[in-house]
Amino acid sequence: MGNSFTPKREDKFAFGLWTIGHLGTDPFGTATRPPIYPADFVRKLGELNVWGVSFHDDDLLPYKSTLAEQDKIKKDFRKALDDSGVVVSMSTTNLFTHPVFKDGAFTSNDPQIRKYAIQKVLNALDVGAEFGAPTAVFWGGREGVEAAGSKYPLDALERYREAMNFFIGYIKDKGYKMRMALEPKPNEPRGDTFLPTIGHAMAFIETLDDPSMVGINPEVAHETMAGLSFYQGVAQAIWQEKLFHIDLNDQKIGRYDQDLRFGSEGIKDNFFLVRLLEKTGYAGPKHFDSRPYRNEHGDGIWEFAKNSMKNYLALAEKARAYDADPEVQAAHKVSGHDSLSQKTVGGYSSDSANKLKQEVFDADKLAERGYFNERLDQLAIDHILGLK
Ligand code: GLT
Ligand code: MN
Ligand code: MN
Repeated sequence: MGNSFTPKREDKFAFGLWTIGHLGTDPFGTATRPPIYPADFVRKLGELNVWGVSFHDDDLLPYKSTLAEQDKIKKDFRKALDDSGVVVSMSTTNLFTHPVFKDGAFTSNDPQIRKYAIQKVLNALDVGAEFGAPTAVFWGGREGVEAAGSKYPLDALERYREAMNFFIGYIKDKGYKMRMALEPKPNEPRGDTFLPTIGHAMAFIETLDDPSMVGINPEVAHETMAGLSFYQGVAQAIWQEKLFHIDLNDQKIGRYDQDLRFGSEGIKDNFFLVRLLEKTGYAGPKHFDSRPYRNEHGDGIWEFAKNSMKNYLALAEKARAYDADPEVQAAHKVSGHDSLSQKTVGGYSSDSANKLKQEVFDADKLAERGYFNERLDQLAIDHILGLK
């Protein structure tokens, strides 16, 4: 059993430079760990058989670094990628750290700042393309309000759309093989964030110039903060072919964004999530957007990385065992689970509508059946607890 929990490249696990490399800063305290040089980070990922690395423009090329410094970082990074076989799985733009973005980036009330934000993204897209990143993520961390009256929300959404359409144009114009993914979050650091959930983001995408170029990058912690089921949200994203990328981590409900190690909190939700990703053959990166505990140090941060992957692989094995279990299959049958895949009335015709209206349903009788959910759910728990 244990062996299968060792990651392989084809598992497509990925980590961002800002994740394992997080310095341990929080709103109340400064760094507890030293920074890791990007090239060293990549080499270490390679040793752990991690497939991909992601970065913000500023993680790779620090703000105000000179061109000569940037060239050296990029050269070392490139060499580490080539030597280790690690690929760049995603790139993104930091539109939240610098105080210039305190009122938002694409939705700042200041048009000069909106322009600066768009320019920063164009440059970040260039860096992403240079390293072959197939996806550009957009987490609108500062796109939102504390004072509801400070932005007319319809204008804000219009400016958000204007920016995204501009990037669609730019990527096409440059011929970059890149898609974009919006990452929703309900709040933090803003009081209320625009495009707060998977549902809001997916609806917004349909209004863009080329919706096929834009999908979502949902994060476990963010939907959980909103009190929503991540599993159900991701399922709808897959159903709408919008799951371009995923941020795996963990979160206690009702808290600040904790970015905990995947599989360390919501075991049952994560079990069904992994089962869903495996069953549907999700082929994108399995990207861990989480960070070691603030009091972790030294090798502990790499242990955190290994355990994130181990938890995914262990849950995948549990999910396979669950689906292969004859008791689960029998429980599926009696619960009606399998008949949900059958059509109900098919496509509309006046004939079928007339026929349907003539059918006689005895609702009282239909209400008598059971769905055996207790049995089915306990079977999932039995598998998770290792009782089966
Ligand atoms: C930031 C945020 C994450 C986003 C990253 C991408 S940055 O750490 O909390 O959820 O995925 O911008
Ligand atoms: Mn988060
Ligand atoms: Mn994230």
